Amino acid sequence: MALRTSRKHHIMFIGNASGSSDIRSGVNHVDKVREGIGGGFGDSFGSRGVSEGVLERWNTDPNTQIESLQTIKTEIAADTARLAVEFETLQTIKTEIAADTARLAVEVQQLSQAVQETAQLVRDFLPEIIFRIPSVPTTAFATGQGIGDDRSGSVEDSGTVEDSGTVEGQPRSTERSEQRQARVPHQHHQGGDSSWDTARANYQQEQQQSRGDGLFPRPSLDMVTGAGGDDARQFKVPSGGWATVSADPDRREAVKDAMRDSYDKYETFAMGYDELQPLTKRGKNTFGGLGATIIDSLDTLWIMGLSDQYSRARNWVASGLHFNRNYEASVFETTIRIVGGLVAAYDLSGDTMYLEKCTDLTNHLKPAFQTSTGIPLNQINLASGKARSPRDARGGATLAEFGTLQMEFIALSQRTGDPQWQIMAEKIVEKVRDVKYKADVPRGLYPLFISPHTGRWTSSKVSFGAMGDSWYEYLLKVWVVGGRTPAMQGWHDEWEESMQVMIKKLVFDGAEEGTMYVAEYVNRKVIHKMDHLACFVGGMLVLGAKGSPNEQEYMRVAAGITKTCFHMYTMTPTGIAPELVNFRAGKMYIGGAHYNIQRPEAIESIFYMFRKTGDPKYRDWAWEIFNSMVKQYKKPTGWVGIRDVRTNPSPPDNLMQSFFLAETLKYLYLIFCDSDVIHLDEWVFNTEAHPIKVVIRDSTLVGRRNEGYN
Ligand code: DMJ
Repeated sequence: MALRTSRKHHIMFIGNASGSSDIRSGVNHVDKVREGIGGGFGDSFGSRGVSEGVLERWNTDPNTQIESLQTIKTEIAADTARLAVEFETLQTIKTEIAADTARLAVEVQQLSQAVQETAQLVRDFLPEIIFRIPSVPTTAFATGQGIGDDRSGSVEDSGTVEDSGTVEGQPRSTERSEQRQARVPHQHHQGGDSSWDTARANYQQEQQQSRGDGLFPRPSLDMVTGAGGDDARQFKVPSGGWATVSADPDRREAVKDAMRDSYDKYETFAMGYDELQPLTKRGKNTFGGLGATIIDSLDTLWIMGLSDQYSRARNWVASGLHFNRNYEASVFETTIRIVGGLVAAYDLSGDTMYLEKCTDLTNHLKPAFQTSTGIPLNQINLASGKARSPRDARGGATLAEFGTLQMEFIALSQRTGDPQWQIMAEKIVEKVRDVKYKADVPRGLYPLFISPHTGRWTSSKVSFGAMGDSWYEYLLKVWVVGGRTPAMQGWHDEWEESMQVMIKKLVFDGAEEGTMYVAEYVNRKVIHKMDHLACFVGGMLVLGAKGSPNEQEYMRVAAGITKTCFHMYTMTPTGIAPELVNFRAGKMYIGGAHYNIQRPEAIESIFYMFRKTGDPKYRDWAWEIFNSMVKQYKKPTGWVGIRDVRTNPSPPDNLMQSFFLAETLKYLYLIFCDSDVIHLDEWVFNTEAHPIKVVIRDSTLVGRRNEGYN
């Protein structure tokens, strides 16, 4: 190209090109040309002393010119190629440096987080370090006074408080207190600030209390045995028509062992963090650093009669849990795990400390609800109160997030006598109900996203899996936990309508006899895909069947969905279900997500089917799944999920989900208990399997709509 332009211009151009290439390659074409023609380019290059003859030949002999230029061209081509290689090498180096920089930045961030968390832990535990550890010999941890043995047998071993193994005089496991002492160095407190004063005051109060009765709080068995309690016992609550079954003690104990082992690994490697990363033996803060595994485990430990563990967990909540956390927490996750866990712990134990913590927490969540519609933003910094919508909701609020806090908030209002929580939660449902028919989805179902600012729907996708599921669950459960009274019928109407449309539009028969699945609806099309999450639908239909004019239909669909969900496990070589499945002509295929993160929904539906029918096949299904879980999840340092259910053995992930202890193990355990343990006329599980007591209600903001739904 350059050769075709004027000679002078071209020579100038070559000169420049050579000059710059010289920097990298040390090649100077001008010099080469000069050598080649026995001199140089005269004034063009400012050279001196070039022989006249040579210059003349250059100026007049076209062959010489062409030859020289050819040489230049060849060399330039060679240099260009070399430079391209060098450039590529530099690019690679640049990319590697960028990657190293990013890696280092992450490490620095992790280190600084670890430093912050350690500092926080030190702050959290200093009161204990200073006040409790030296006192260990006088407390239950060290003396065994009043503390239950964690191998004391479960609630239904004995049926009485006296021989439950949680009373004084039982041999006590000292392992934990030794571990604590080994981990915590002796420190001196300088004192002076108000948190210290509070800590000291709390400690002194606790000491006094413990001198009073000599006990740490621990499971009191009469609160979890016997069908129905309070309202249910007085037959004020309509019966759910549950079967009466007795325990299968061997299998029940095997599940209890799994819980003991999981919680033990959490305490050993990640105490105080949200979740345990078993393979790296570290804690991870996934939910705002609120000790989610501890709080998610409280009621499971209680129900299983793991008294030592429960006592330690309870004391951590009392002294280590606070909410001035500079973390972005999810309002939904915080509500279902922490608020739900604390309310359930209160309902089981009667320990008012849980309610105080819970109210403190909801006060921290409150700014998220300050939108023009009352529909909360889902992300909040607990310390600053700054709230925003999560990125994946495209600026909207997510159905299953703003629709899954009503049980917990209503329960808190009932137990504290402060109506504000109930009003905040019910207002959301009222708002959504106002616009439900404006959605571009089958009438009676709800899209996944809405703008919390305008109250307009921003999506036309319907799912009973991710992001939609527990909205429908809570329409039903608020009715059930309110005693299924006429006053609460508005909730039930909403749920019934949704179920009718779901069954008509989105429930299909599977190819295999008796199986059914729930599809999704995206932009006016049915998508034959089902998340593992949607397996909860089976259990929900069982819970809502009694008292519905559609009882038989609901039970038939519940049985079909539960069977499909069981087959999601048996269809894979690992015996573990994938995150989602697809259907073609009713035949089930493993879908795009091949991993499994210890989710509970299939077991949850099996639990409800068993409690309703008493059919032993459901216990067998649960046992088969449990055994696959033991094989695939259990590691020496904790229980993990798996990355690929199609490969046996599968590569593990590195997280023990807090819902594994809150839900999966709890439902499994209850399947093998007798049916009076957490009787379903007395308790309703929130979406994280925290049992909340039925309390009869005679009013709600979500009343019946007289105009009907046509
Ligand atoms: C749990 O946190 C709850 O069950 C929630 O409703 C859905 N996701 C997980 C379990 O899969």
